[in-house]
Amino acid sequence: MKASFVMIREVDVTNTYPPLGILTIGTYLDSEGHETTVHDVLAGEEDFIEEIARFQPDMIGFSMQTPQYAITEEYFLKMKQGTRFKDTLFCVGGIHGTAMPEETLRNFGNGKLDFVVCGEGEITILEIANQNGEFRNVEGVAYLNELDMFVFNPRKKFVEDLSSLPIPNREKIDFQSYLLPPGMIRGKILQRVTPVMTSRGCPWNCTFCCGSLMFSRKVRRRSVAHCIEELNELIAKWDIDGVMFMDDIFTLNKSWLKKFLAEFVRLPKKLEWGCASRVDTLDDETLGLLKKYNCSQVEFGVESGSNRILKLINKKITQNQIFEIFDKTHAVGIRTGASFQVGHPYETIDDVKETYKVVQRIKSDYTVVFFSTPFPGSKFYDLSVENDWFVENDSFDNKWTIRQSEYPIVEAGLTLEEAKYWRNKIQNSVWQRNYINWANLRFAATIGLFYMLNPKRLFFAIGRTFKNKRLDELVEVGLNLYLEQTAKRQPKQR
Ligand code: B12
Ligand code: SF4
Repeated sequence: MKASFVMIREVDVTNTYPPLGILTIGTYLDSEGHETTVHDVLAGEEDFIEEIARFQPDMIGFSMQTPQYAITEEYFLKMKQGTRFKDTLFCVGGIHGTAMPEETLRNFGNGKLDFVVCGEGEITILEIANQNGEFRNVEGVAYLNELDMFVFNPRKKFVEDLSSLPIPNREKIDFQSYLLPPGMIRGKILQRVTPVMTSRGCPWNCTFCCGSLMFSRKVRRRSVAHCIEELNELIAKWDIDGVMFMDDIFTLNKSWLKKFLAEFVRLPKKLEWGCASRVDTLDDETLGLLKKYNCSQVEFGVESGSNRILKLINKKITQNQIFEIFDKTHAVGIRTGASFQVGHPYETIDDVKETYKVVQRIKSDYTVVFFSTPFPGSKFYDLSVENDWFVENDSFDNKWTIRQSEYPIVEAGLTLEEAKYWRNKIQNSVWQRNYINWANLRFAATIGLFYMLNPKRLFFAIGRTFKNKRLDELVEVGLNLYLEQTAKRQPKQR
């Protein structure tokens, strides 16, 4: 069978992360004797439609998180026009369809999708391909039957052995265009950094998160050898300088970590590396291990500084644990990243003041503050529906933006104005620590130069900074400018 997989992304500074999901399932199908193409599309690009038409696939699958709903739907409708793809099956996979299969089938693209793949894609899509597109009896598939009734075949199997999957073939996309600053190690600008996932699943159950809906709460880990094979390939083929381990909790299993790091340092090139973690999965021994093997940055989802909110969102950490681990991580000489949210359910001004205090106290090297957003599939989403917290009662349009910085989706505790005020206040308070450091000086100077050569953009950035009262606008517009000036692929303006 021939299949094309497509991910549409808005032009944004977080475009440092290749579409690993569709790369993985595309490579998997290839290895099983099918033929696939993977299209990693920036909003505005259209050439890929012609490429897919020439390839003549039997099936086209879109990958979609909630913020990509509106833009993906736009392209889907465009492709459905005319007769070019009249005999092609269309499906959607990824977290949004997994969380809301019936809503997606009924509303996305005027109900013209053939089916939705819920959860991990590999087993499901291979079964469909092996059956030449017959999807109705396959686990993990949802569709509307002839009577317009919703049918869902629940998933029973996950990929038990992740090491049995082939290494994603990054040549299927323009991977070179991802090896650009700012890189995935946030706050530290690097040229050629890329993410790698060594596990799937997270045992915790935070109320704002929907990650476990995709990969379950049971953690499955790739073998050390399989991860090292991928890293060797990334060095040999792409000459990477660094790697960011994007697993939900990279530091969860100490014995695996020890074995992995012992092999990691024997790679043919010394790589800068960082990872994501939780404050309660690090202890002195693990920190010592990270230090010994030259970890440069650990990112923590802190979410709130208030013990009351941490409890309400089921984060299962406390303010004291946060203080202790940030202090210890800095003491051993590892940089920290911290992400917070403002606008949690039932959050009060006192709670958000605690968050402000904690941010100042822990002095993370990089801090990002989001509006708390009820993504479908999370407990927070259900609560928001139940309590009618949505600011506007409308569909998944482009207000669910990738940056969630311009528009809170719900009013769940703080008023909209309070949420905006505190989010900006906290984010602006860390601007200097986030960006002004020696490591980034050359990069900052280059952006400054590009601004001088493009004064219109500078005025645009200053205008946005004042309008949104966010200093980060200066950096984000600057980074986009940098990417436009240096990328082989020029993002198109929409
Ligand atoms: C890495 C990551 C990112 C990366 C890149 C994401 C990307 N474009 O691939 C970056 C840092 C850019 C990012 C940004 C954001 N992310 Co994010 N991210 C993740 C993370 C940690 C891992 C994703 C990943 O690569 N997984 C590995 C691959 C192999 O899995 P996968 O992509 O899910 O693909 C599998 C299946 O989904 C399925 N599949 C996927 N596509 C398709 C298509 C077809 C046709 C089929 C059949 C199957 C299929 O098969 C694949 C293989 O099994 C997840 C958490 C998680 N545990 O999944 C959150 C997660 C996906 N992110 C989330 C969020 C909220 C965001 C942001 C909004 C955060 C923000 N505030 O800016 C932005 C939005 C980005 C956007 N697309 O607009 C939420 C999604 C919520 C939602 N309903 O949309 C998640 C689930 C975390 C959470 N908190 O709940 N993210
Ligand atoms: S936020 Fe992090 S720790 Fe909490 S459930 Fe999601 S992945 Fe797990």
